[in-house]
Amino acid sequence: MSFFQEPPRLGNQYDEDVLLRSYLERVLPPDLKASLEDEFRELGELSGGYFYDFQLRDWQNEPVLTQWNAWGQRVDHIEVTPLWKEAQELTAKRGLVAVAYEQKSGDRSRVHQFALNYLIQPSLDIYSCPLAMTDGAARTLVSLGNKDLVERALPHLTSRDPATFWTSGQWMTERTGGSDVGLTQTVARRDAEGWRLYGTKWFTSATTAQMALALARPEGNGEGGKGLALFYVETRGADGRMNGIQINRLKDKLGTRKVPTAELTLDGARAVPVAGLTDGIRNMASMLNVTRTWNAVASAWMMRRGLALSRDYAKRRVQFGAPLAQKPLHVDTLAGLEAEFHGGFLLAFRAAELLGRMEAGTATEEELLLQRLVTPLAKLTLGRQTVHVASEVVEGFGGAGYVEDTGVPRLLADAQVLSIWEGTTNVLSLDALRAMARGGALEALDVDARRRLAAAKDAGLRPGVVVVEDALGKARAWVMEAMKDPAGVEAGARRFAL
Ligand code: MFK
Ligand code: FAD
Repeated sequence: MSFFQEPPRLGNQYDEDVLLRSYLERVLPPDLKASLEDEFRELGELSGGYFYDFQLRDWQNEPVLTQWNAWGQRVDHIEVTPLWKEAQELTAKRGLVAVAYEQKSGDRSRVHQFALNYLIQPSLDIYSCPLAMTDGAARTLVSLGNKDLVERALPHLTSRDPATFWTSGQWMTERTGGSDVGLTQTVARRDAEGWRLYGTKWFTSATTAQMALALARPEGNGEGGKGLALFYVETRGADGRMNGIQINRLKDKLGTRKVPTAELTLDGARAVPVAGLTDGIRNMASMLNVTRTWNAVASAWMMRRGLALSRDYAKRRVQFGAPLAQKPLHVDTLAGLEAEFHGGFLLAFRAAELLGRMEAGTATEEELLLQRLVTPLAKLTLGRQTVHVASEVVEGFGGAGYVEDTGVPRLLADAQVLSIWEGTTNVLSLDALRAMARGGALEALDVDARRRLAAAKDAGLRPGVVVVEDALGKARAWVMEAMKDPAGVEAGARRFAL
C-alpha cells in the first residue's frame, strides 16, 4: 500500500501550553486567573482548530490593490484576505486591543491582553501588525493628552463592536531612512482650514487602517527629529474618498504577505498636530514602546507555534524504525530550541508586565528604568531568536518544511521581519545604550537579575543560575571595559545587548 505522511495537528493551544499556564499561575492573582481561564481556553481552541484550518486553506490569498475604478476614478481600494476579514471581527469582539484600556485586570491588564494575543495570533496571518499599531496609536493619544483626538479616535481604537472598530497605521519610514527618521522629507503646510501633508511614505503596513499617526516637518522647521511634528491623519473623508493620499503600490515581500504594506504619496492629506509642532520623534516614543513590546511577544508566539507543530510532527514521522520523538538526537535538538523559546517568552512577558505596571501607575522608579531598557532588549533578542528557531523548525520537517502548502516555510519568512521593522537589531542595541546612558537602568537590571537569581537558587535551579551569573559577569566586564574606550562602545553595542 502507498504511504502518506500524516500532517502535524494542533490541539487546544491553551491547554497544551505548559509554559504559558505556569507563567500565568505565577503572575496573576488566583481570582483573576480563574476569571480569565474560559477566555484563554476559548481562544486556545480557536487557534488550534478553526483558525489554524482556515489559515491552511487561505494560504494562497493575498491582499489586492485596485487603484482605479471602471470609470477612471482613483479609488485605491485594498481587498484583504478572507481570514483577515474574520480576524477584524474577532479582534473587536474579544477586545484584543481593548483589554489594555479597559483596565479590568488592573496592572495585569497587559499580561491579560498579551496572553490573549499570544494564543490566537499565530493563526491570524500577522493581523497582529495592524493591532500593534492601533494599540500604539491609542497609547500615544492618551499619553500626549490631546483631548479632542482622544475623544474622536479612542472609542474606535478600543471598540468591542466590529462595526465601529478602527485600526491605525504608523507612518515614519521614508526613502531617506527608516532608522534615521530625522531625515524625513514629508512637509506640513498650514492653510485656512488647517494642516496638510505632502511627501512619500515608503513602508506603511496595514494600509487599510482608518487613521494613522504620521511624522512630517512643518514648513520652516529645522532639520532632524526635533524639527518633525507628530500628526493625526484620517485616511478617508466622510464621503469615503481618500484624504489626499494615493497608494502607489503594494510591496512584494519575502514574508508577511497577508499584510498590505504600501508605498504612499501624501498630496495634501488633511492632518491635525497631536502635540505641538516639534519633537515628533520624542512624541512617537510611546507608540514605539508599545509596538516593540508587541513585537517581542509576537516573536514568542511564532517560536511557540513552530515548536508545537514540530513536537506533534515528531510523533507522527517515522524514520529508522521509530518516530522522531524517540530519536535521542532529534529530541535533544527540539529540547534546545524549547529552552531558547522559554527564555524568550519570559523576557517578552517581562516587558509586557512592566508596560502594564507603568500604565496602571503602580511601577516603582526602578521598574520604570527597567521598562525603558528591557523593551529594546526584548525586541532585539527575540527578533534574532525567532529567526534561528524558525529555521530549525523548517529543517526539522525535512523537505516538507520547504514546501509552501505545508504552512511551514511561512514561519521562517514571517520571522525574518521581526528583527527589521520597529527598529533593527543594531538600532535597538544603540537605543539600549541610550537608555543606559540616562543612568540607573543598568543598575536596575542588575538588581532585578540578582533578586531573581537568589530566588532561583532557593528553588534549587543551580545549573541555570551559573549560566546567567556568567552572562551577567561578562556584561559587567564589558561595561567596565567600554568606559575605558568610548569609541568601542558603539561597535560592541549589539554583542552587549544580546
Ligand atoms: C507583530 C507585532 C509588531 C507589529 C509591527 C508593525 C509594523 C511595523 C511598523 C514599523 O516598522 S514603524 C517604523 C518603526 N521605526 C522605528 O522603529 C525607527 C527606528 N529608529 C529609531 O528608533 C531611532 O533610534 C530614532 C528614530 C528614535 C532616532 O532618531 P533621533 O532623531 O536620532 O532621535 P533621538 O535624538 O535619539 O531621540 C529623540 C527623542 O526621542 C529623545 O528625547 P528628548 O528630545 O527628550 O531628548 C529620546 O530620548 C526620545 N526617544 C527616542 N527613542 C526612544 C525615546 N524615548 C523613549 N523610548 C525610546 N525608545
Ligand atoms: P536602514 O535604516 O537603511 O538600515 C540598513 C542597515 O543599517 C540595518 O541593518 C541597520 O541595522 C543598519 N544601521 C542603521 N543605522 C545604523 C547605525 N547607526 N549603526 C549601525 N547600524 C545601523 N515603517 C513605517 O514607518 N511604517 C510601517 O508600517 C512599516 N511597515 C513595514 C513593514 C515591513 C514588512 C517592513 C520590512 C518594514 C516596514 N517599515 C515600516 C519600515 C521599517 O521600520 C524599516 O525598514 C526599518 O526601520 C529599517 O529602516 P531602513 O529600511 O531604512 O533600513
